[in-house]
Amino acid sequence: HSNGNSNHTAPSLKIPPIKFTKLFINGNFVDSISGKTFGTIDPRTGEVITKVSLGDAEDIDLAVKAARHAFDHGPWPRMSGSERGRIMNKFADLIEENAEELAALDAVNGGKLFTLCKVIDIPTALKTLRYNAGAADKIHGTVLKLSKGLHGYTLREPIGVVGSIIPWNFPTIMFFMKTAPALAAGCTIVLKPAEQTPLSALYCAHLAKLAGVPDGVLNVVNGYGQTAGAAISSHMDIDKVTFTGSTEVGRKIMTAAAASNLKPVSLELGGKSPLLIFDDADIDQAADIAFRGMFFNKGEVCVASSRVYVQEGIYEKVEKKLVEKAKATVVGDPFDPKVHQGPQINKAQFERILSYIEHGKREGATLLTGGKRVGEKGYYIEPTIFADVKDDMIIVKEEIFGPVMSLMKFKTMEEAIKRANNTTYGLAAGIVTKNLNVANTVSRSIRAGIIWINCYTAFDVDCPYGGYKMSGFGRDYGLDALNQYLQVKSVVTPIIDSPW
Ligand code: TXE
Repeated sequence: HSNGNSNHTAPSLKIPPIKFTKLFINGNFVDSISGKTFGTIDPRTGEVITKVSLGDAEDIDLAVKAARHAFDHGPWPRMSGSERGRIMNKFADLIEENAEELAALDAVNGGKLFTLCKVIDIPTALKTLRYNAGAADKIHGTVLKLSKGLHGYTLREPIGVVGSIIPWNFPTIMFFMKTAPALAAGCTIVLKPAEQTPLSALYCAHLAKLAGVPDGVLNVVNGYGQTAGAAISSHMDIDKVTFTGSTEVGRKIMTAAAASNLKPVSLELGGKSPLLIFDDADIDQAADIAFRGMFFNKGEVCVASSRVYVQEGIYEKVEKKLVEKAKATVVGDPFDPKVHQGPQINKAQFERILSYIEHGKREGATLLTGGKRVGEKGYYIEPTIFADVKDDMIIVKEEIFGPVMSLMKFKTMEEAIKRANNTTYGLAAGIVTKNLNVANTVSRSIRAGIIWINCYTAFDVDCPYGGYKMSGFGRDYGLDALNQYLQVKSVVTPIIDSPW
């Protein structure tokens, strides 16, 4: 007990039934070729929930062969868009029917709040699937009016076999963020979930089969990044890679893609997103936006508002509210409805976050609240807020990916814009103000892929998002995402009697 936080990781630890633990290749659950397994961890305790098949390069290869065959010879890319859409909607119905179970898998495997998985994660995944199901029969090219007596048109064709490598912070959301547009486009997929959260992806693969997604179209291979993940990025028969994760690994994936078959990549990488609160803001609303922007999903959010700049006129008031909110946060078992914040994903992230906190203290930032682990078991960390943070401190430059906020004061809009842009990242930014001119100027001046005005983390499946700068490139969600899985072919023919 500290900071008023109470930890509820007591004996009644709920673990949902685990039905699927093997690799899903060519429509079947199979053991890995090596027969190896790995233990997947419950972050509430650090203990193994169950053993899952451990895939490696040879399993990826098998899955790619299945996906290749399904793409080159199978019905999926050849059926009409409306037929694909119908199967995808059936898939969505099954996700809806099994929402509770899927939510429980993400909660137990990812330390995520069960109630939020039910109202945010699974419904968002569902919407992504339905959005793309609806787009599947609206994919078409354009007629070209060419200048040289030629008639032309474009076809938008599926790009082929897609390799998807996803992280652990939103397992089901990420699964559908990457697979739904690829399925709509008529692609086939080999997906590697994060090794921390394999369970919901396998469950979804099972539901895909029930819905009628043909064998080989959607394959799920669990395994580690350096082995199974690397095998995807360097595979000669994968036509595109889509990745969400760290900037460091994004660079490796792009290098491997270039060194193998030059497959295009889209990368959604880290962030260090600024939130700018102006003097005219409503204090309660601003504190609420800043707090949720940072501490939602225990700070394990790529767009987290980890750099909060408050204009000097209201700084003290906002700071006070934020500290109150942090102290009122209940940290504990994510299945307990009273709990606001669950455990961090694993030991490595837990230790990494605590070491950033130590860094912050050593560098001379003022620890306003938090800073310690909660309890002795599991990976719980208090919501932590630093003030007096200088622009060159490590805690404000590097992505911490945990519940740690840096608070800073600014005087003018110009200064705030400059400091907000003083980062190698460019994923998201937020502005809290009632002044339309300020909102418009700042949103056009910050180099980031999404700007939230008087809100934060306001995602929707039809709103594209992705990075500027070292936060990557390519867009998830919306039609921009769908277009990443299509390529344009131009078809040209002379008009009769033309000189060609
Ligand atoms: O990420 P990794 P980690 C950031 C965040 C976090 C840090 C480290 O700052 O603290 O990354 O987290 C696979 N070839 N984000 O280590 O390693 C890996 O198996 C191919 C931001 O968990 O990037 C997993 O499936 N694949 C982020 C996926 O990459 C490889 C979400 C992501 O893991 C690979 C997660 C390799 N060589 C972490 N190495 C966001 N943008 O939301 C690893 N992988």
